[in-house]
Amino acid sequence: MTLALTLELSELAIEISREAGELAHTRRQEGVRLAATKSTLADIVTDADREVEALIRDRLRAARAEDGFLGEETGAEAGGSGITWVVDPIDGTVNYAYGIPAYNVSIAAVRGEPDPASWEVLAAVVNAPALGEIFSAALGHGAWSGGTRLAVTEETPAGALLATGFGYDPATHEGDLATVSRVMPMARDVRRMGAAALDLAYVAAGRLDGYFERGLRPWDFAAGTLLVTEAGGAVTRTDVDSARPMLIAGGRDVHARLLALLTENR
Ligand code: LIP
Repeated sequence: MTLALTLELSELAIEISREAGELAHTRRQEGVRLAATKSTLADIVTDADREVEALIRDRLRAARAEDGFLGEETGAEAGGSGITWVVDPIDGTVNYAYGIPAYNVSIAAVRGEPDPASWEVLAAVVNAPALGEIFSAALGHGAWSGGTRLAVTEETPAGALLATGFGYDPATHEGDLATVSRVMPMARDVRRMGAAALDLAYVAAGRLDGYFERGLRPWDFAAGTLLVTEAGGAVTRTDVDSARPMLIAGGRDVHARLLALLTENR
């Protein structure tokens, strides 16, 4: 895989995310309409999610017709190039619906089967239009935001600033809260921002020391994981054969401590 190709994919993702982010932002200002609920009543999709995904899919098809596609709202379409685009048109949909600016357009190009167990993420963008920030990465070329190279944090004696999230299914909340209590001994505090891709971008940017969450879908984390690794951090998925695999990300020390705490038997 050449550096030129990963850069080209990353530039395309950034360009498309700008248009997609503007569309999401405009639709938000016009007022959000709930289109449907998905796995549970709390798991929503808006008209804007669908419209933004359609725009991204059209632009990718026009630029790279041979590539595959895997999107949160419209599912999978196989390609012939060995590269698949993994897209969350609006990550943080509940924030979006409530008017909280922590939502983003997340686009990743992956090589291999479009399965996080084996794929290699080549290029990534997380564009948060209401925050005016774009985080991007190309494999082997670092992670960037507005001309600044991103770097994860080193562990400090004050404890780690961690983020997490909770599943949409109320039946999972008790277990997720038990997980939070497991990591509290190493935390200085915990954030729940409501957008997994942004949590990962913040780990890459050194605004969080670590992040963990169960039950994420591939489009929630495809782009964010490359941001973290290209910023010098580590990412691991555990319990991959369970219904709700755990994603753990952070600077190397914090990641190792999270991994130890979250995988030890009790
Ligand atoms: C959501 C995440 C959120 C997480 C939810 C869900 P959506 O993505 O980013 O932080 O806790 O489980 O995956 O549904 O807004 O694209």
